[in-house]
Amino acid sequence: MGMAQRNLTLGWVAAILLLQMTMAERPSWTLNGRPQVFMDLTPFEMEMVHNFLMGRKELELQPSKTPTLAKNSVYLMEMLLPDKKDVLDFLDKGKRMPVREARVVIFFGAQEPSNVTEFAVGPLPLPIYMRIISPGPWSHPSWASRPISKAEYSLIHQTLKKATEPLHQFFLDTTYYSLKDCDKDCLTFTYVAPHGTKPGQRRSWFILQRYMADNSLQPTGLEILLYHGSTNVQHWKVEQVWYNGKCYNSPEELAQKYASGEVSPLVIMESLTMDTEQPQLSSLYKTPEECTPGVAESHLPPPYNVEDNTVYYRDWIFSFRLRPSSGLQILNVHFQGVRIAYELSVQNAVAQFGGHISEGIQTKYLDVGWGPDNVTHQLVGGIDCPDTATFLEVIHHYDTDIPVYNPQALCLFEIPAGMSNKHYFNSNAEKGGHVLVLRTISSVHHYDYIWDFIFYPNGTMESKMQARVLVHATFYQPKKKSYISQSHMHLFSNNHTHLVHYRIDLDVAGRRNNFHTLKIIEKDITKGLRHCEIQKTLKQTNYSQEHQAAFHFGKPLPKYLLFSNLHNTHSGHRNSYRLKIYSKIHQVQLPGWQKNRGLSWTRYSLAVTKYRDTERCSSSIYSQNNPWNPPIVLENFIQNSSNIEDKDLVAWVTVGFHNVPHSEDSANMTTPKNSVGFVVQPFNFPVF
Ligand SMILES: *[C@@H]1O[C@H](CO)[C@@H](O)[C@H](O)[C@H]1NC(C)=O
Ligand SMILES: *[C@@H]1O[C@H](CO)[C@@H](O)[C@H](O)[C@H]1NC(C)=O
Ligand SMILES: *[C@@H]1O[C@H](CO)[C@@H](O)[C@H](O)[C@H]1NC(C)=O
Ligand SMILES: *[C@@H]1O[C@H](CO)[C@@H](O)[C@H](O)[C@H]1NC(C)=O
Ligand SMILES: *[C@@H]1O[C@H](CO)[C@@H](O)[C@H](O)[C@H]1NC(C)=O
Ligand SMILES: *[C@@H]1O[C@H](CO)[C@@H](O)[C@H](O)[C@H]1NC(C)=O
Ligand SMILES: CC(=O)N[C@H]1CO[C@H](CO)[C@@H](O)[C@@H]1O
Repeated sequence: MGMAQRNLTLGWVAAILLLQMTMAERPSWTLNGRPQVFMDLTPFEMEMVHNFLMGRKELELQPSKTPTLAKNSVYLMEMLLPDKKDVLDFLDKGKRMPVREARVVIFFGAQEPSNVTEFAVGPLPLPIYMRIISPGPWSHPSWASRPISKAEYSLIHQTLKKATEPLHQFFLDTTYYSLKDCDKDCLTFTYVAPHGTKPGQRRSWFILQRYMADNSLQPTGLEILLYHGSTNVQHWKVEQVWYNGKCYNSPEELAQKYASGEVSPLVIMESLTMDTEQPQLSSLYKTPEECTPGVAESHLPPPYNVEDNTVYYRDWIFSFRLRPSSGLQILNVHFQGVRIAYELSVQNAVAQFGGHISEGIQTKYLDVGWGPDNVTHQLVGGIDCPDTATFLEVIHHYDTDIPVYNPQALCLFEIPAGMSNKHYFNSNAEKGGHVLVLRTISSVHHYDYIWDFIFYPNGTMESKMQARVLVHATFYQPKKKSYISQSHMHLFSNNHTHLVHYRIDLDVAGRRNNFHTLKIIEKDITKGLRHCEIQKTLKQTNYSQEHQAAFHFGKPLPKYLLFSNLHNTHSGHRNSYRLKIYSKIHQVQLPGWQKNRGLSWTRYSLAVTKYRDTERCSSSIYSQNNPWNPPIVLENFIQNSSNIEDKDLVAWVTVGFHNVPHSEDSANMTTPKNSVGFVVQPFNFPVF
């Protein structure tokens, strides 16, 4: 046997041994496919649910792509997680497996009044029933708050194209681009959100932009307000046109005034984005060292196993899900056989743009509720994730009639411990040790959000968000200089604030935990001494009520935020986990938008609440278009201020950063300094 061949054989033996070892070490709850309780719907289940619903003639369902809004159709289908108690009883006590159900969102547009209703459909895989569920315990979503479907987008585009026909010559003269008979030199519309300024409205501003060869967009100075609230497209109407600082009642009026010389046009001569220096819309401009850390090390086999949606990595076991309705969710996290957390998840991300003009001022993009194409971004090996990463596909049923496969939606990779932290949190690179990273990227308009969950060898877990952004540009208006900074001639960028909300359902060595904090107190004990002497002591505060444990933005957080298990004590120490929050914002300067009930999570940097099955999310797909009165409102979770001593606790965490664009940013900002998140780490955890 040649040398090379023998090495190969040994390699195989080692791999098999390793595999057997990991199998043998697995706790019993992981056997017989039980972690599948956290698995998203399979394509087969989706088809079965779809067939079941189509078979219910009274629903009068039509395909989602039928080009009308006056129809009933399925908008979204995803796995409905069973109640926590049932899941834990099943995993830990060997009780019956909870019934598998799908959550289905149906738009009933064919009826008067139209509504949007959510159903639980089960049991899977062969459903026989459906029952109405409500996304939040307080109210049903309104029809006007539903997300915009692909069918609606396409109707909007047709309507705008038709409505702006009188402006054809104007477009050609001022931009050299048009909407009609164009090929590369086409104008395009970008919409802003929310779609209205009060509940029930569905009228949106659309920014007319030049679509450049490199995928970037250049505003032309024209914005159009369209009413699209009716299910009958004939009733839609352009309500206002804004051009270069002036308002017009209709495209016809602008065209007429232009023809008669009453409009001072801004001619965009220079082809700003045609040259190669220009940024790209997607995220493909990271520096190589940021993208491919640790590629030098290649493992055979990789040090982790992925089975369905459960990851086995050294001392860690966890499941994951990329929910189309919100984002990445990590479930049932175990370290060295001890459950640390039931869930860690991304709830929402919001970008608030400053500025004065029509579209700039009201823009509040939420990361959820944009539609299927924006939830997942196909990750590129060597750019978004190391080449050696494991890429994972997710399958969604979102604004579609069949399951849609999103290849490379997630990636999983191991890197040396220091790498992941180096750029972001300024902590010292650890000696030795590796960490596992699970990553996904979502793209909304001008920016990509990179979401990472990181698992350290010592029981520490981190969640981090970085934004890679194309600056949101509104048209240059000299008098608005205080809000926007110049980034090109005619192209101004609004400064903006990004906030992210997380749900952290820690179960430190059991469901019942306490929340307490430690503060460092400096005591002057100079009295009687010659020299000045300051003594540092730790002051412990116990929290017994939800309202005490709700920390408003702007109020400094105690240094140590601790979740402890009172029952599992080891040599006098309680098992505790410490929560560290990394935010670049400690004060939200825009009180206006915190008033919105749907954004009430932005009022608290941290809120600790008692677990309730009805409080699984802080946002929904309806928050974007109805931030005023959505079905889910975080503020309500703490309204009654329950007792939180020795209870199942959930921490709601808000982090964020400001971005004030500089002209040097040109049209991009892809900076590690824009990264925020949280860390949970063992604190007096003698088990490990
Ligand atoms: C919406 O309409 C459907 C079908 O007519 C009906 O079954 C459902 O109860 C309505 N939902 C709400 C929340 O009113
Ligand atoms: C969502 O994705 C679609 C299709 O890629 C795109 O046209 C649209 O602009 C995206 N929306 C946002 C808000 O990014
Ligand atoms: C924009 O910048 C101004 C001045 O720095 C600041 O007052 C304002 O809050 C910022 N707006 C946003 C949305 O960050
Ligand atoms: C907080 O709770 C711990 C454990 O229950 C107890 O030992 C301690 O005395 C309490 N501290 C205060 C300030 O109430
Ligand atoms: C608060 O408690 C009252 C009375 O028990 C109840 O009616 C109400 O629904 C509760 N509110 C919330 C937000 O849980
Ligand atoms: C675990 O590792 C992280 C990152 O390497 C480090 O910041 C932290 O202090 C460590 N935690 C403990 C409890 O040792
Ligand atoms: C056009 C432009 O300014 N591109 C910049 C985008 O950001 C990266 C990273 O900071 C820079 O290297 C590019 O020059």
